[in-house]
Amino acid sequence: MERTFLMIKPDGVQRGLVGEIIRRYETKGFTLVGLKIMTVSQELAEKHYDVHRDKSFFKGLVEFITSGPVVAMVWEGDGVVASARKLIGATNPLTAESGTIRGDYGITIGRNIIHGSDAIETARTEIALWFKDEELTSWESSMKRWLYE
Ligand code: D4T
Repeated sequence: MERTFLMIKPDGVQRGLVGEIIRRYETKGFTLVGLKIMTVSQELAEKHYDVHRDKSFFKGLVEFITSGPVVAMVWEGDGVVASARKLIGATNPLTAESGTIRGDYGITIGRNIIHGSDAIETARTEIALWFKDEELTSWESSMKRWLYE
């Protein structure tokens, strides 16, 4: 089944939003298969944001991501990559719709609370970058028959 990588950034952790964010994905019906709190190394941060290496915000972004603990997660479910991004909202919290995580809790683009993989292929790469196979647990929710027809 489809999986995505989500990472609650240092601002989300410091602001006590971890439980609220997990609640949103749990109540949507997705299945949590990987979860850890960790401090991100410079090397991991640079690899994760490699596509932005030439952007003006790259240095600040890497400094921010390495500045405090993050919560890394893998969620599973039909269409989870696109749906998780929808629940996150637009990159800039000021333009993100109300009801989305960034729309409800954020103000500025450099403190936008959570990252979510932008495509199925990106999700595969990011899950492999952040998690070892043995850190992921495949399990079937007993609610599955009430979530899928
Ligand atoms: P992430 O990757 O964190 O889920 O965010 P998005 O997918 O929504 O947005 P992105 O890749 O364009 O940006 C990555 C990351 O960089 C920060 N950022 C972005 C920033 O600090 N200043 C900027 O001008 C932009 C465009 C926010 C998210």
